[in-house]
Amino acid sequence: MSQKTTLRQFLKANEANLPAPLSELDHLLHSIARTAKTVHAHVTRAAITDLYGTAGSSNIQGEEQQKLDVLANTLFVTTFRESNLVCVVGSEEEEEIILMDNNDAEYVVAMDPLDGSSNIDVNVSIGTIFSVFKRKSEKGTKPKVEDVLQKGTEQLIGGYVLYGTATAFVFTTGNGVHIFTYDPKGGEFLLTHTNLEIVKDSKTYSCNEGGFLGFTEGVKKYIDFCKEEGDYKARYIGSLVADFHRNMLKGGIFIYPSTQKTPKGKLRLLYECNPLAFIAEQAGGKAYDGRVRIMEIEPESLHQRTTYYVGSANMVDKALELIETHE
Ligand code: AHM
Ligand code: MG
Repeated sequence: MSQKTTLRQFLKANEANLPAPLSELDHLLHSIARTAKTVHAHVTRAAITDLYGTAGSSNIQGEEQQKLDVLANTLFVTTFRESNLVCVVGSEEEEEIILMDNNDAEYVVAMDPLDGSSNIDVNVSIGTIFSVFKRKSEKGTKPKVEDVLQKGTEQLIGGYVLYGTATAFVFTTGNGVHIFTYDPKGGEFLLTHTNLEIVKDSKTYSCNEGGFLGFTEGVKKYIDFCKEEGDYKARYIGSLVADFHRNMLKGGIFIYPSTQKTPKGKLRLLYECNPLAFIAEQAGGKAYDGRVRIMEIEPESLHQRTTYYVGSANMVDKALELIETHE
C-alpha cells in the first residue's frame, strides 16, 4: 500500500493555489476536519450512547431537531468561535446568524452541521455541508446578516463531510475538488481523489418521485424521458450529501424540484445548494435552479430555499431544456 498524502501535507504543497493566506485557510480546514472526526465518532457510536432520537426542539423550518443535529451544531459553532478566524456563522439549526464575538475576524461560515436528519436513526449516510466567505462588512465592526447573504460565486471554500461507510472530507478552494478519506487507524484524513471530474453523461437520476404528481410539467417530462430511455437507474438515498457524492463519483443528476408541499423546493440555498454547486462546477458539472445558475442567485434570507438540479453537465442541460419548453 503506497503512502497517502495527509490533509496537512496537501495544503502545504498547494499553498500557491489557495485564495487566502495558507496559515488561515489551513487552520480553518483543519478545524473543520478535526470537528468532523468528533462528529464521526459520535455518529458511529450513537446507537450505543443513546444519541439517536429527537432533541425535543424544532429548528426555524419547523423541523424536529435530532440529538445529533444539535450536538453537531454545537461542536462546529464552538470550533469556529475558538478558531479566532470566523466572525459570524449562519446555520440551518439556528434562526438568526450566530455572532462569534470576534469582530476582528475576517471569515464567514454558512453550514448545515448535520444534513439528512431522517437518516440518522437508521444508520444511513448523513453529512456536514459548509461554505466559507470573506466578510463584506468592515473588519472591527459587528458582522451583519449581509455578511452571510453572499452569492455562491463569492465562496472561498465549498465543502462537505460524508459520514458513510467511510467518512470523507471533500472540498474545493476554486482549484479542483479533492477527497480525503478518514483513516480511523491513524486518525488522519488521507488524500484518496484529487482533481475529481464528474462525467458529462450518465444514466442515474436521483429524485424523490413520491412527489411526482406535484412536479411541474417540465420536471415530469424529464423524469419520463429518463424512464423512456429504458436503461436509466433511479437512485435516491434521501440524504443530499450521499446522493451528491455518489453522482460525483459515478455521474448522475440530483433533482429537488418544486413540489406541492414545497413550492420553492426544499433545499436551502446558502448552506446546502451553494457549497455543492461550487464543488459540482469545479468538477466540470452544473448546478441550476431550473433557470438560473445556483451560484449567481442573490440571497435574500438566511434560510432561503431553492429548487435544485445538480450533477453531470449534459444531464442538467437536458433537464433545463425540457423545463424551458414545458413551463
Ligand atoms: P434536512 O436538512 O432536514 O436533513 O433535509 C434535507 C434533506 C436532504 O439531505 C435530502 O436531499 C432531502 O432532505 C430529502 O428530502 P425528502 O425526504 O423530501 O426526499
Ligand atoms: Mg439540511
